[in-house]
Amino acid sequence: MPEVVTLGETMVLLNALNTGPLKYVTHFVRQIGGAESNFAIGVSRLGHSVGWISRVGKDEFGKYIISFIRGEGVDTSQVKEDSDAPTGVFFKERQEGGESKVYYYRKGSAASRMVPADLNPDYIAGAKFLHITGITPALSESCYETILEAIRLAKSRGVTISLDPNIRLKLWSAERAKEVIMGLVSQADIVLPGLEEGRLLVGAEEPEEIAARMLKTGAKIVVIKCGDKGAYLATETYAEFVPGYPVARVVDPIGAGDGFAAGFISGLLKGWSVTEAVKLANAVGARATQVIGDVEGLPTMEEVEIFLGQRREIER
Ligand code: KDG
Repeated sequence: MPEVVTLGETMVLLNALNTGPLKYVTHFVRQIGGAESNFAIGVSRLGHSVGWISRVGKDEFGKYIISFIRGEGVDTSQVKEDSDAPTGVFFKERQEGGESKVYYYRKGSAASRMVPADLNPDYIAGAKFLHITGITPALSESCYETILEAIRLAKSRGVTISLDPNIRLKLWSAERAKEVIMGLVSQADIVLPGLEEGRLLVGAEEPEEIAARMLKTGAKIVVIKCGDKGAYLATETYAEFVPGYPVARVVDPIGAGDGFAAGFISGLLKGWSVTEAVKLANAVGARATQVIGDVEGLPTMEEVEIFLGQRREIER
């Protein structure tokens, strides 16, 4: 059984090869994207066993997604092919300066039809960590129920739950996102929001206050991502700001947060302190922004060490 389990939708990503408004873009690279499988690929590259639970359409894109993710060493034994709905698709528009916008074609997708019965209780119980995001409950009522069931199974078997709020306002209103995700925050052990997400969720401005309010709901560790500046880490007894690794040029920032989560969980699995785990998370997040695509820039441990100057790379 994998040490880490996650569940959520993965889509085919058509990523613009040139910057500017999508209506003028004629060339795209076909890739994949999905916050949870991005996370799973990140965890796998850092050397851990990880499984991804989902549904894809019984179509060519579904086959592509499964073979890509399996090829990255992630266990896909719990992924169902649904013959009644297609695999979701999204497009990425890229702007000069590194900002991106996404356009989803995912309504009624196979993954949005996940149900609690898709979950194998023993598969979740065998893991050390269950990683969930705020995207899945936004997909449909049955996906929301599936997330609640995954939480229930994990809690009943002592599996640590990590949550990345991943608020997607293209999928639901801010009010509904806040209500549902704060419910998840209160059940999670580890919460990994971006600073803006934290502000929206708890209505406070500063990382210290956001973390304090999340800890009050029951979370044991809160790490607030502050982009390349670093991350604010807080537990019930300890808090500090862990500086990040600014990069000269961001090529594609989408997926960096998933890389951050993968780095953090990897650090904990290695038995490192929470501070060391956040340093690894910062490094993985920074590396993820350097390549076009959600997962293509996610590093191995060796690449992290080279990035941090702890190992020399022989180039030729
Ligand atoms: O975190 C990156 C994700 O946003 C991207 O892969 C697509 O899962 C996705 C989503 O729902 O936005």
